[in-house]
Order: sequence, then C-alpha cells, then structure tokens
Amino acid sequence: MDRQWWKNAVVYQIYPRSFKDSNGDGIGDLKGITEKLDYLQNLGVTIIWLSPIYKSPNKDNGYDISDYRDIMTEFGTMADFDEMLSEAHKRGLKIVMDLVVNHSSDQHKWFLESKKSKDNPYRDYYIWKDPVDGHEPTNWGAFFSGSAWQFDETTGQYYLHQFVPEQPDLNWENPKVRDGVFDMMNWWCEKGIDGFRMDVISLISKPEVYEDGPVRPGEKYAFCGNITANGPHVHEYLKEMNQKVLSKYDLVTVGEAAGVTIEEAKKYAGFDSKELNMVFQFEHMDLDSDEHGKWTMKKLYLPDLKENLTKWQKELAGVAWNSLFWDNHDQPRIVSRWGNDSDEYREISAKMLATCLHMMQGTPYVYQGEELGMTNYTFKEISDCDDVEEINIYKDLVTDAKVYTHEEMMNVISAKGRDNARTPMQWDDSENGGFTTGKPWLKVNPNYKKINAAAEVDDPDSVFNYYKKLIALRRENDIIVDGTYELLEAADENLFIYTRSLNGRKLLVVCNFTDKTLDVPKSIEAMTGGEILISNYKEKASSIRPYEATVFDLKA
Ligand code: ISL
Ligand code: CA
Repeated sequence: MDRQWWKNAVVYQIYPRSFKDSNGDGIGDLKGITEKLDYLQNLGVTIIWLSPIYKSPNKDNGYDISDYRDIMTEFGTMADFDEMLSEAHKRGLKIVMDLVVNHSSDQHKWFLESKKSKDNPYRDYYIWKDPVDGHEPTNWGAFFSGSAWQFDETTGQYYLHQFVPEQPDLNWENPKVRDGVFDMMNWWCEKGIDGFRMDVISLISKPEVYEDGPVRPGEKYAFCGNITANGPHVHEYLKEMNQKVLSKYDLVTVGEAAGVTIEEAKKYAGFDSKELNMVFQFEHMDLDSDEHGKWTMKKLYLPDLKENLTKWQKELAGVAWNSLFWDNHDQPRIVSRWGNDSDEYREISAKMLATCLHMMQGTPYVYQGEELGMTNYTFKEISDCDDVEEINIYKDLVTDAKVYTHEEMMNVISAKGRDNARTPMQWDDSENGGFTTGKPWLKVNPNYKKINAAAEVDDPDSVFNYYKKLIALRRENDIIVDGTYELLEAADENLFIYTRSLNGRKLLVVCNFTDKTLDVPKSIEAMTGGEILISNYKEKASSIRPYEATVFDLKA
C-alpha cells in the first residue's frame, strides 16, 4: 500500500528553550537538542517539531519573529542548526519547523518600515486602520487580554495584533506579503527541512468588513479569534502556498487551527484539497473550560471527551487526516489534567492516557516530557511565571475584575497555565534535573529527583518504555494506522472503550479514567478473552483496575 511516511510516524515536539542547555546560560539551545537526538531515536519517534528557533525579542517566547532567516541568539547559530539537521537526518529523524506567519515581531524590518509613514512601501504589509470616533476601529479583543488594536502616534492609525501588541498581524491580502512568506519557506526547504507546523494558520484571512463583534456578558471585548477564524480567503492562500512551496518538496504539514470545525478541517486537510496534511483542532482542549474560558477549574466529563474525539475519528476517516495530541507548549500536563499525578497513580494513568490516544487513527504528537509522565508545577506567586498570557490574565481577573483571589488564581494557573508545559525537561537527578549547570530561565519542577529520563530509560516498566512500545506498535501494525474506529459504551462515565478493525482483525481498547476498580461491561465480555497487544498492568484480571488500559487483539 502506498502510504505517506507521516501516517505511521509519531511526532515529538521540542520547546527548545526548555529542552537542554548546552552552555550553562540557563536557556535550552540547538546544541542541547543535538546532544539528545540519540535519546529521541531510542524512543522511536521519527519526526521532531521544533517550536520557533528564529531571531526573536521573545515577547511570546519565539512566537514573535524579527528575522525568519536567522537563529535566536540564545539558541545558537545557523551553523548549529545545520549541524543539528544533519545529525538528525543521520538518525532517520525529520525536522519540522514552526512557521509563525499570521504575525511577525514588531521588530521585524517589515514592521519597522511599515510604521514609518502611510506611504511607506511596507505600509500594507500590516493592517492599519483609522480611529473611529477617537477609538479603536472595532471592539475586537486580543488572545492575551486587552484590545486587538494598538494606536501608533507617528501616523495616527491603529494596527491589528491578535496576540500581544509586539505581534502585529501580517496583511495576507497583500500579494507581496504572501510572496515574501513563500520565498522564506522555500529557502528553508532548500536547506533540507522536512515540514512545517503552521502557527494559528486559521486566522490569517481577516473578514471583508471590519465591524464590532458580539461581546459576552461581563466582558469588554469581542474575542477576535471567533471573528477571524477560517476567514474568506484562507483556503485560497493555502492552495497558493501549496502550489508555490509545499508541492515542490516531500514535506509533512500541520496547521494549528483554533476554531476549526469538521467541515473546515476537511478543506484544510482533505486528501484532495491540496492544502495541508492535517490540522490541530482544539475542541477537546476546551471541554474543561467554562465561564472564564480555560481559566476555570472544571472537571472533565468523560462522555464529552468520547463524543468529541469519536466525532473527529469518524468524520475524517477516509477523507482527511487527524492529528492526535494531549499536550503541547500551550497546554498543562495531561497526567495532572485528566490522569492522576499522585505517587500511587501517576505512572499507570500516564500510560492509560497514552494508550487511549495512540490507538486512534491519525498522527500522534508527544510533547517533551510527556513520555516521562512529567507533571504540572505548583506556581505560588505570579513572579514565578514567565508566560505573558498568565501575567495578563492575573491582572485581568485578580487585580482588575477581582473575580479570583490571589490563591484561587494561582491554583487555576497551576492547573491550566502554559508554563506547566514549559518548566525544563527533567533529564536526571542532578541539580536542575540535568537541564542546565546554570540558573534555569524557568524553575525546574522539584519532582525531578524521581521523575527523570535517566531513571526511566533503564526501567523496563517506565512511562518512557511504555511510550516506546506504543510508538513501535504503530510502525508495525497497519490496523492502528488504517483500521476503522468504533466507540462502545458511549454513555459510560468512567470507561473509554473503542475498537479498531481491519481485514477481519479487531483491536479492543479499554481505558479506565478513574481510580476505581470497575466491572467489565457485558457488551465487551466476550471480547476480553483475546490476546493482549499492550497493557499497563502485568497480569490479566476479571475486573478493570484503576487507570487500567488494555488493548485486546482479536485476530481474524
Ligand atoms: O494557548 C492558548 C490559550 O491558552 C491558545 O489559545 C493559543 O494562544 C492559540 O492556540 C495560538 O497559539 C499559537 O500562537 C500563539 C502562541 O503564543 C502559542 O504559543 C502558539 O501555539 C501566538 O503565536
Ligand atoms: Ca544555552
């Protein structure tokens, strides 16, 4: 069967700032990544997605790029990059770059020119509007708090920024912007990179008309992401990108698509749509959001998760390709979020969550440290945090609106904040978890003495070695890649049970999301006699144990 190479691959995401520091300045870097390629090869992943490594003033940790063809000073040099790329390729590891082109940094030369005057040749590279009645052109609110418009004294106009003011949105309607981006992408492809993860690509095409959006009760702004997602020309732009860049190389592409629906996903990632290979959808990441968006302590209701993931499994089957993820650099640690990070259940529940995701159809993404069962961090003071989203939301909800007390807000940040993903990778039990010999830019989780790579690589029962098995199973079993998905026991509040079927063979995946011992549902009793493909418990049992995940292999 002629199948694209990324369909049975597993991607590993590196957040370079927090992965491995090679020179003691407390910041992870490219040489640090090169040092750890053997570790990744051992894990069995074959694709590495690097969060941005380009020149950046770091207002949003590299997601604000001031030069797309240069390397962030703290991360090293282009020579370090070339070495990393060639060492990766030697080991059969592909490198996917983060492409952040909805916006640039306000220090990018295009923007520095653009703000000089209304008739500057780069003026239309960004989105400038006149004030309306002395105010912002619309009531749009940015992702990380406040208005999405920033006034600029020099020319008396506002520019659009969906993220922080130092991240001005590029104007994709301008063909020169598109060509500038495509040239830059071709330049990286010629260097031999293997793909792109496209940051908020669903937001690049703005509405035809700039007008106020609906404001939720108690809020000041209309959230811009709801207004700009899947805009009128986004598919046109991506088809042009495909024609001018992507189709010329053998790449894997994944678009980050906040606000994407199934219908839209089929356009972005349809097998025949000549746009991207897959998208990241975020519906499942919102199931524990509520009144204050993600800044809410809401318990996950398992049937919601099952319904959502099942919808994506079934609706994209045969027409488009899913990405599968629990974690990334914007999400809290999954074992703390939907598993159980107590001493008793951390490892077993991390393995259960991994099984539940990795047996589905799509390309799984493992976020650095997830393969160790790394946990959330307890942030006591906002001064312990680095993330601009956390710092701004603290001001909004504690200082200004007084919705939360300090303690309540720090609890929510410790449960949901992006810095949970960004604490340094835990390599061994030496000081700072072996991440750096200097002072780490963000505190290391004190549990590194127990949870670290060195200990896990050598332990056959570790979370690491369980991920390694899952990754190998996908490579070796077509049924995991191509099998038909079916959910069972949809209403069950504790168990996530599904099957995958191909050519008469069937896998039954049974995952217990609770710390209770449960009875085997009648409907699957007959199937649980089968051979076991993988399980997080050693012995067979007649009931389903706490956080058990077992995959039964019912051969044809
Ligand atoms: O993290 C989020 C909410 O907490 C998301 O809404 C996130 O902001 C959104 O998915 C866009 O994320 C991407 O673009 C941002 C950057 O800060 C994120 O790190 C990146 O993944 C702006 O470039
Ligand atoms: Ca460093």
